[in-house]
Amino acid sequence: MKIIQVIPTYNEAKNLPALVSALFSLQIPNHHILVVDDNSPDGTGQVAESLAETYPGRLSVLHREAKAGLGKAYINGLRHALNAGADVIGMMDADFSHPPERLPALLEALSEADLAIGSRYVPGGGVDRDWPLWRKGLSWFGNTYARTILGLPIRDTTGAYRLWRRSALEAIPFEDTRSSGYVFVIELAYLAKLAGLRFAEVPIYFAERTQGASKMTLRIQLEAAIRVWQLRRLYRNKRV
Ligand SMILES: Nc1nc2c(ncn2[C@@H]2O[C@H](COP(=O)(O)OP(=O)(O)OP(=O)(O)O)[C@@H](O)[C@H]2O)c(=O)[nH]1
Ligand SMILES: [Mg+2]
Repeated sequence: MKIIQVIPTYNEAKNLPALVSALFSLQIPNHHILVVDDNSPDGTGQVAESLAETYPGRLSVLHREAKAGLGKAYINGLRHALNAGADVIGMMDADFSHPPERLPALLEALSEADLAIGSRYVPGGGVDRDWPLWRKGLSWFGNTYARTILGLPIRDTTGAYRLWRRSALEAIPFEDTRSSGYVFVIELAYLAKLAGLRFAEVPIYFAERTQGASKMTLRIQLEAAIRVWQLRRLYRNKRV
Protein backbone atom coordinates (compact mmCIF):
# COMPACT_ATOMS: atom_id res chain seq x y z
CA MET A 1 0.00 0.00 0.00
CA LYS A 2 1.59 3.24 -1.18
CA ILE A 3 1.07 6.28 1.04
CA ILE A 4 1.84 9.76 -0.28
CA GLN A 5 1.63 12.55 2.21
CA VAL A 6 1.12 15.99 0.66
CA ILE A 7 2.65 18.86 2.64
CA PRO A 8 2.09 22.42 1.36
CA THR A 9 4.77 24.85 2.44
CA TYR A 10 5.27 28.57 2.45
CA ASN A 11 8.28 29.75 4.44
CA GLU A 12 8.69 26.56 6.45
CA ALA A 13 12.46 26.12 6.01
CA LYS A 14 12.95 25.81 9.78
CA ASN A 15 10.19 23.23 10.22
CA LEU A 16 10.45 20.99 7.18
CA PRO A 17 13.65 18.99 7.88
CA ALA A 18 12.56 18.11 11.42
CA LEU A 19 9.06 17.22 10.28
CA VAL A 20 10.28 14.96 7.48
CA SER A 21 12.67 13.25 9.85
CA ALA A 22 9.91 12.74 12.45
CA LEU A 23 7.60 11.28 9.80
CA PHE A 24 10.14 8.89 8.32
CA SER A 25 11.29 7.77 11.75
CA LEU A 26 7.81 6.23 12.16
CA GLN A 27 9.08 3.58 9.71
CA ILE A 28 5.75 3.21 7.96
CA PRO A 29 6.25 0.93 4.93
CA ASN A 30 5.97 2.49 1.46
CA HIS A 31 5.52 5.96 2.96
CA HIS A 32 6.28 8.92 0.66
CA ILE A 33 6.19 12.68 1.06
CA LEU A 34 5.30 15.27 -1.54
CA VAL A 35 6.21 18.85 -0.61
CA VAL A 36 4.26 21.53 -2.51
CA ASP A 37 6.16 24.78 -2.21
CA ASP A 38 4.98 28.15 -3.54
CA ASN A 39 8.45 29.57 -4.23
CA SER A 40 8.98 30.47 -0.55
CA PRO A 41 11.31 33.47 -0.12
CA ASP A 42 13.02 31.72 2.83
CA GLY A 43 14.33 28.97 0.55
CA THR A 44 11.99 26.15 1.66
CA GLY A 45 12.02 24.91 -1.95
CA GLN A 46 15.78 24.37 -1.88
CA VAL A 47 15.60 22.80 1.58
CA ALA A 48 13.02 20.39 0.17
CA GLU A 49 15.28 19.60 -2.80
CA SER A 50 18.13 18.70 -0.49
CA LEU A 51 15.74 16.49 1.53
CA ALA A 52 14.83 14.77 -1.76
CA GLU A 53 18.52 13.91 -2.09
CA THR A 54 18.68 12.65 1.48
CA TYR A 55 15.61 10.44 0.96
CA PRO A 56 15.87 9.34 -2.69
CA GLY A 57 12.65 7.92 -4.09
CA ARG A 58 10.74 8.77 -0.91
CA LEU A 59 10.44 12.53 -1.01
CA SER A 60 9.64 14.68 -4.00
CA VAL A 61 8.93 18.36 -4.48
CA LEU A 62 6.42 20.28 -6.54
CA HIS A 63 7.58 23.84 -7.15
CA ARG A 64 4.89 26.36 -7.87
CA GLU A 65 5.58 29.84 -9.16
CA ALA A 66 4.12 32.04 -6.46
CA LYS A 67 2.01 31.98 -3.32
CA ALA A 68 -1.51 31.12 -4.40
CA GLY A 69 -3.09 29.79 -1.22
CA LEU A 70 -3.41 26.47 0.54
CA GLY A 71 -6.29 25.25 -1.63
CA LYS A 72 -4.46 25.66 -4.94
CA ALA A 73 -1.35 23.99 -3.54
CA TYR A 74 -3.43 21.02 -2.33
CA ILE A 75 -5.27 20.64 -5.65
CA ASN A 76 -1.92 20.42 -7.40
CA GLY A 77 -0.46 18.06 -4.80
CA LEU A 78 -3.45 15.74 -4.47
CA ARG A 79 -3.68 15.29 -8.25
CA HIS A 80 0.03 14.61 -8.40
CA ALA A 81 -0.26 11.98 -5.66
CA LEU A 82 -3.12 10.23 -7.49
CA ASN A 83 -1.13 10.24 -10.73
CA ALA A 84 1.83 8.78 -8.88
CA GLY A 85 -0.30 5.78 -7.91
CA ALA A 86 -0.94 6.47 -4.22
CA ASP A 87 -3.38 4.11 -2.46
CA VAL A 88 -3.59 6.46 0.53
CA ILE A 89 -3.20 10.22 0.22
CA GLY A 90 -2.34 12.36 3.23
CA MET A 91 -2.69 16.05 4.00
CA MET A 92 -0.69 17.79 6.71
CA ASP A 93 0.57 21.24 7.78
CA ALA A 94 4.32 21.70 7.90
CA ASP A 95 4.41 23.60 11.19
CA PHE A 96 4.13 20.70 13.70
CA SER A 97 0.59 21.64 14.69
CA HIS A 98 -0.32 18.24 13.26
CA PRO A 99 1.54 15.74 15.47
CA PRO A 100 3.44 13.27 13.27
CA GLU A 101 3.17 10.57 15.94
CA ARG A 102 -0.59 10.41 15.37
CA LEU A 103 -0.14 9.20 11.80
CA PRO A 104 -0.29 5.49 12.70
CA ALA A 105 -3.61 6.08 14.51
CA LEU A 106 -4.97 7.86 11.45
CA LEU A 107 -3.88 4.98 9.25
CA GLU A 108 -5.58 2.50 11.51
CA ALA A 109 -8.79 4.52 11.46
CA LEU A 110 -8.74 4.41 7.67
CA SER A 111 -9.30 0.66 7.74
CA GLU A 112 -12.93 1.35 8.62
CA ALA A 113 -13.41 4.71 6.93
CA ASP A 114 -12.88 6.46 3.61
CA LEU A 115 -11.42 9.55 5.21
CA ALA A 116 -9.65 9.86 8.57
CA ILE A 117 -9.38 13.29 10.21
CA GLY A 118 -7.04 14.39 12.97
CA SER A 119 -9.51 16.11 15.28
CA ARG A 120 -9.13 18.70 18.02
CA TYR A 121 -12.75 18.49 19.02
CA VAL A 122 -13.31 14.85 19.96
CA PRO A 123 -12.57 13.45 23.44
CA GLY A 124 -8.82 13.22 23.89
CA GLY A 125 -8.14 16.02 21.40
CA GLY A 126 -7.44 19.67 22.08
CA VAL A 127 -5.92 22.98 21.05
CA ASP A 128 -2.77 24.56 22.45
CA ARG A 129 -3.32 25.02 26.17
CA ASP A 130 -1.46 28.34 26.05
CA TRP A 131 -3.79 29.88 23.50
CA PRO A 132 -5.62 32.87 24.92
CA LEU A 133 -9.35 32.41 25.43
CA TRP A 134 -10.25 34.52 22.37
CA ARG A 135 -8.15 32.29 20.12
CA LYS A 136 -9.74 29.14 21.50
CA GLY A 137 -13.14 30.77 21.07
CA LEU A 138 -12.41 31.79 17.49
CA SER A 139 -11.27 28.30 16.55
CA TRP A 140 -14.32 26.72 18.19
CA PHE A 141 -16.66 29.25 16.56
CA GLY A 142 -15.19 28.74 13.08
CA ASN A 143 -15.69 25.02 13.45
CA THR A 144 -19.20 25.19 14.76
CA TYR A 145 -20.13 27.72 12.08
CA ALA A 146 -19.03 25.48 9.21
CA ARG A 147 -20.39 22.32 10.80
CA THR A 148 -23.82 23.81 11.41
CA ILE A 149 -24.28 25.59 8.10
CA LEU A 150 -23.13 22.63 6.04
CA GLY A 151 -24.50 19.90 8.31
CA LEU A 152 -21.15 18.14 8.49
CA PRO A 153 -21.02 14.90 10.49
CA ILE A 154 -17.64 15.73 12.05
CA ARG A 155 -16.44 17.78 15.02
CA ASP A 156 -13.32 19.25 13.41
CA THR A 157 -14.24 20.73 10.05
CA THR A 158 -11.28 23.05 9.50
CA GLY A 159 -8.38 20.78 10.38
CA ALA A 160 -6.22 19.67 7.47
CA TYR A 161 -4.60 16.61 9.05
CA ARG A 162 -6.30 13.97 6.95
CA LEU A 163 -5.83 10.65 5.23
CA TRP A 164 -7.90 9.65 2.22
CA ARG A 165 -8.38 6.35 0.53
CA ARG A 166 -7.63 6.75 -3.12
CA SER A 167 -11.19 5.76 -4.01
CA ALA A 168 -12.55 8.48 -1.72
CA LEU A 169 -10.52 11.25 -3.30
CA GLU A 170 -11.44 9.96 -6.74
CA ALA A 171 -15.10 10.12 -5.79
CA ILE A 172 -15.16 13.88 -5.25
CA PRO A 173 -14.53 16.69 -7.78
CA PHE A 174 -11.85 18.33 -5.67
CA GLU A 175 -10.33 20.17 -8.63
CA ASP A 176 -13.47 22.18 -9.38
CA THR A 177 -13.24 24.34 -6.28
CA ARG A 178 -12.59 28.06 -6.22
CA SER A 179 -11.66 28.06 -2.52
CA SER A 180 -8.15 29.29 -1.92
CA GLY A 181 -7.54 29.44 1.86
CA TYR A 182 -8.35 26.86 4.51
CA VAL A 183 -12.02 26.89 3.48
CA PHE A 184 -10.78 24.44 0.84
CA VAL A 185 -10.46 21.91 3.65
CA ILE A 186 -14.09 22.53 4.66
CA GLU A 187 -15.20 22.18 1.05
CA LEU A 188 -13.48 18.80 0.78
CA ALA A 189 -15.34 17.59 3.86
CA TYR A 190 -18.62 18.83 2.40
CA LEU A 191 -17.95 17.06 -0.90
CA ALA A 192 -17.11 13.92 1.05
CA LYS A 193 -20.40 14.14 2.91
CA LEU A 194 -22.38 14.63 -0.32
CA ALA A 195 -20.60 11.64 -1.84
CA GLY A 196 -21.68 9.51 1.13
CA LEU A 197 -18.14 8.79 2.29
CA ARG A 198 -17.44 7.39 5.76
CA PHE A 199 -15.59 9.67 8.18
CA ALA A 200 -13.42 8.74 11.16
CA GLU A 201 -12.04 11.26 13.64
CA VAL A 202 -8.88 10.60 15.58
CA PRO A 203 -8.04 12.89 18.52
CA ILE A 204 -5.00 15.15 18.16
CA TYR A 205 -3.46 17.82 20.34
CA PHE A 206 -2.95 20.87 18.12
CA ALA A 207 0.10 22.78 19.38
CA GLU A 208 0.94 26.29 18.24
CA ARG A 209 3.86 26.50 15.84
CA THR A 210 7.21 27.36 17.47
CA GLN A 211 9.08 28.17 14.22
CA GLY A 212 8.09 30.44 11.34
CA ALA A 213 5.01 32.60 11.01
CA SER A 214 1.33 31.84 10.52
CA LYS A 215 -0.12 32.60 7.09
CA MET A 216 -3.57 33.20 8.49
CA THR A 217 -5.03 36.55 7.47
CA LEU A 218 -8.33 38.32 7.91
CA ARG A 219 -8.90 37.88 4.19
CA ILE A 220 -8.57 34.10 4.45
CA GLN A 221 -11.02 34.09 7.38
CA LEU A 222 -13.51 36.27 5.52
CA GLU A 223 -13.26 34.00 2.49
CA ALA A 224 -14.15 31.06 4.74
CA ALA A 225 -17.08 32.87 6.39
CA ILE A 226 -18.65 33.81 3.04
CA ARG A 227 -17.73 30.75 1.05
CA VAL A 228 -19.41 28.34 3.48
CA TRP A 229 -22.75 29.90 2.52
CA GLN A 230 -21.85 29.79 -1.18
CA LEU A 231 -20.98 26.13 -0.88
CA ARG A 232 -24.33 25.37 0.65
CA ARG A 233 -26.11 27.11 -2.23
CA LEU A 234 -23.82 25.67 -4.87
CA TYR A 235 -24.18 22.04 -3.91
CA ARG A 236 -27.66 22.02 -2.43
CA ASN A 237 -29.71 19.10 -3.76
CA LYS A 238 -26.68 17.87 -5.63
CA ARG A 239 -25.24 14.45 -5.10
CA VAL A 240 -21.68 14.30 -6.30
N1 LIG B 1 2.20 26.02 -0.84
C1 LIG B 1 1.54 26.81 0.01
N2 LIG B 1 1.48 26.48 1.32
C2 LIG B 1 0.81 27.30 2.16
C3 LIG B 1 0.18 28.50 1.73
N3 LIG B 1 -0.40 29.08 2.82
C4 LIG B 1 -0.14 28.28 3.87
N4 LIG B 1 0.60 27.21 3.49
C5 LIG B 1 1.06 26.09 4.31
O1 LIG B 1 -0.11 25.51 4.87
C6 LIG B 1 0.13 25.07 6.19
C7 LIG B 1 -0.81 25.78 7.17
O2 LIG B 1 -0.50 27.15 7.23
P1 LIG B 1 -0.34 28.00 8.58
O3 LIG B 1 0.38 29.26 8.30
O4 LIG B 1 0.21 27.15 9.66
O5 LIG B 1 -1.79 28.41 8.82
P2 LIG B 1 -2.84 27.69 9.71
O6 LIG B 1 -2.29 26.42 10.26
O7 LIG B 1 -4.09 27.67 8.91
O8 LIG B 1 -3.01 28.78 10.82
P3 LIG B 1 -2.40 28.81 12.28
O9 LIG B 1 -3.54 28.43 13.12
O10 LIG B 1 -1.98 30.23 12.45
O11 LIG B 1 -1.25 27.87 12.34
C8 LIG B 1 1.60 25.34 6.45
O12 LIG B 1 2.34 24.20 6.13
C9 LIG B 1 1.90 26.48 5.49
O13 LIG B 1 3.26 26.57 5.16
C10 LIG B 1 0.27 28.83 0.34
O14 LIG B 1 -0.23 29.85 -0.13
N5 LIG B 1 0.96 27.95 -0.46
MG1 LIG C 1 -0.50 26.32 11.39
